[in-house]
This record gives sequence, C-alpha cells and structure tokens, in this order.
Amino acid sequence: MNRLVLTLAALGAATSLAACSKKEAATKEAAAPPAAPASDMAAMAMAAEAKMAKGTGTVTAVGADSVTVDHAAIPEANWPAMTMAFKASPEIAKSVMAGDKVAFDLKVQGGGGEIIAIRKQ
Ligand SMILES: [Cu+2]
Repeated sequence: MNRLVLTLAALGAATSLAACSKKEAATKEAAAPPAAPASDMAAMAMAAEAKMAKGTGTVTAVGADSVTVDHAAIPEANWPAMTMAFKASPEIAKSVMAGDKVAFDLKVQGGGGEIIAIRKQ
C-alpha cells in the first residue's frame, strides 16, 4: 500500500516536471526567429548571423573584389541554386576566371556572402 502511494507521488512529481519543461520549451520556440523560406533571395536577408558554408558552381564574372558564381543550392545558408555576386579578396578574385568550375568556402552574413577560399575543379 505504501508503495502504491509513493509511486503515485512520484508520478505526480514527474508530471509536473514534464509540464514545467514543456512550458519552457514553448517559450524558447516562441523566441526563436521564424524559419526562412528556402525559395528566394528574401530568405537570404533573414540570416543576420555570420556562418560558414561550402558551395560549388561555375564562375560567370570576376570583379576586382567580387566573384559571381552560378552556384548550386547551399543548405547551410538556406539558399537555393542561383547566380550571385560574392565579395572576395583581390587575391581570390584574380585566381579564377569566367567559365571556371569551382568549389568555395563562404562566410555567410546578412543575405550576402564572402568567398574566403576557392578551388578550381
Ligand atoms: Cu545565392
């Protein structure tokens, strides 16, 4: 009999704990930014925090400090495949030309990106 009471008490405690952490989780979810749609450039503007990503594609144009790439989808940045200009150091920009197939490392921030390393494939 005592055992049953203890079990019920334990169940009760577990239930209130569960309810408590559930509430906490819901609060955290509400504070998180909404998931960005993956389908357009607007989604790119929603990622304000810098993060690293990798991409592949074909260079379509090169500027003094930019490289435009027709790139495959970049899941880390939530970007679909598209052609876009990336910032790049003059050294990196000089190392490629239009038509090159490349793999690149990217620092993604605020809807844009900077190529920090690039390799011809
Ligand atoms: Cu893009």
